Amino acid sequence: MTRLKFLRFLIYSFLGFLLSPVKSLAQMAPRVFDAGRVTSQITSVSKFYVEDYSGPPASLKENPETWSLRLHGMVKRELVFTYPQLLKRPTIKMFATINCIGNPVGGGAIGNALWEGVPLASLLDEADPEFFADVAAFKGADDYHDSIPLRQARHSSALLALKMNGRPLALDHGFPLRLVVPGLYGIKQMKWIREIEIGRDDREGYWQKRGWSKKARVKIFSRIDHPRDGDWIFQRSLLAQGVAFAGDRGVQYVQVSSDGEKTWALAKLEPPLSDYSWVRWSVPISFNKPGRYQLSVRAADQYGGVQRDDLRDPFPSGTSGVHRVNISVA
Ligand SMILES: Nc1nc2c(c(=O)[nH]1)N[C@H]1C(S)=C(S)[C@@H](COP(=O)(O)O)O[C@H]1N2
Ligand SMILES: [Mo]
Repeated sequence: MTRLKFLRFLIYSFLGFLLSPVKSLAQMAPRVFDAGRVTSQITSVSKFYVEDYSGPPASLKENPETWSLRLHGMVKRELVFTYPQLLKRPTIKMFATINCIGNPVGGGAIGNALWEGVPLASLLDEADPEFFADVAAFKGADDYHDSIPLRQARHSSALLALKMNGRPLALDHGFPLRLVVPGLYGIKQMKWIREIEIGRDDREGYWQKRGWSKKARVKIFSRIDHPRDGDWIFQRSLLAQGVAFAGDRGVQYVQVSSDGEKTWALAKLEPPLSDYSWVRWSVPISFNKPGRYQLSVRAADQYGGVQRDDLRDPFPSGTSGVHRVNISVA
């Protein structure tokens, strides 16, 4: 390194340090793809949003055969698996929606897929955690790290997924192995898992260190996919459509308003593909005169919780803000 380069390095490191709190918040910036106006129930791998802090780890791109999974810590039996060994284990299939805690109101960082993998509980049973252990801490090959309560890890639907929509995971989505655990935001759905450590004390996760939620429980979300903001409508009625999601609590109902949230019409719900999948909703809306209208959508979960529009900022625990689109009826 020349002296000039070294000096530049020092200056940039210092600037980076000063800016790091701002930058790290801004960095929760998922790559999203336009899914069209009729969102398909199953999101294709190529349309499924991608979010990670530094991209797929080089070690997995270059030599995936060196990968292995290690389960250790407060367990009676430490376990190590290679990829072929994991592939031989019994698997289950499960539809589940994953959404990013940083997804803004109406945003596209959400998708639904068929996940197939090894139930985490089956590995935990084999490893036999010690009585006082209560945390499962995960580490990715990119050094991303986060933990969930052992109770949640032992849930029958916590999956170490090997496949997504019937094919081995794409590198972007966590090949060779990722966690899928219903009810929690994407922040906890570790990709490229290399290590699971059973322990007693909580570790601060990568994003938690940067101020984001520790529990990361999914908030109620609903989105209008048709019409879109700014649309001109040349009829006096339309079929509004969209999706709604409430994590592992299930969507109870979806309502749409076209009169500035004075009255709400109940939308029709398509049966979800699983208890952990989003639902697609639709509702006919009519307009008695030309003009500008605002459509709003809100959903409730099976426990009666309704979206709270005062929580519009995704930081630090995810948003439950009401999605609104403005249209002109000619
Ligand atoms: N190893 C690793 N896993 C990770 C992340 C990461 O940066 N590294 N990001 C998390 C976040 S914030 C989200 S929203 C989901 C996104 O999963 P996807 O890219 O498959 O949509 O992955 C999670 N798992
Ligand atoms: Mo995320």
